[in-house]
Amino acid sequence: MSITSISSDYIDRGIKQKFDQKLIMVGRLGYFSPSECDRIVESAMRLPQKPGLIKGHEDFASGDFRRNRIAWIHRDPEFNWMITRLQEAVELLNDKYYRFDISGFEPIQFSIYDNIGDFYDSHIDINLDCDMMRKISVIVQLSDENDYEGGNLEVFSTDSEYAPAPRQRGSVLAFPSFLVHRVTPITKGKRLSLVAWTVGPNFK
Ligand SMILES: O=C(O)CCC(=O)C(=O)O
Repeated sequence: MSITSISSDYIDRGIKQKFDQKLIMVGRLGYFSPSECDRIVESAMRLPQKPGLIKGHEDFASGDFRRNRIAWIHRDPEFNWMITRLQEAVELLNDKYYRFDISGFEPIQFSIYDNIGDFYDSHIDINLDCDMMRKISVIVQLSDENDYEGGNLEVFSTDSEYAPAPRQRGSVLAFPSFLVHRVTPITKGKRLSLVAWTVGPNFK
């Protein structure tokens, strides 16, 4: 049996499994209410913004691999409620599904895709120059799904193709940081998201 047909067998099983059984991505749909999303966006839009760059490749021409703007959210009285709730959700998801050894969270990234063509090409979130190993990447869909077209968060799946993540506003979506993922180009409107990472000791 050739390698190709072995991997096809595996791919077929993947297709028949349900979203949360594959463990490619798990999440809580609509975890933050629309008014909570509004509150997060209102506070986050006041933070200093800069172009999204690639860690370790900050000299990459902006736009070759990623084009959007970001701001960093740290623990502070304005954001503590959101950070606490987000961390609770991620810890529950980790306990239930991945059971990775996690010891903390990095600062949260607020991402803005508001120009036609803004995107983030295929990448993984594990970097050699991070202080601790990133374990789980977490996305919060802050925009109403009807407010933008394109701008899909997609994770490379067992079906040998990219699986689009749910777009429902307020959803918290989590996947292992070593999985390849991307955000497809925005073709209309504006997409806002939060990106968080749990960290912990290296995988063994
Ligand atoms: O903005 C998003 O939804 C995902 C961003 C992303 O993949 C990342 O920052 O690693």
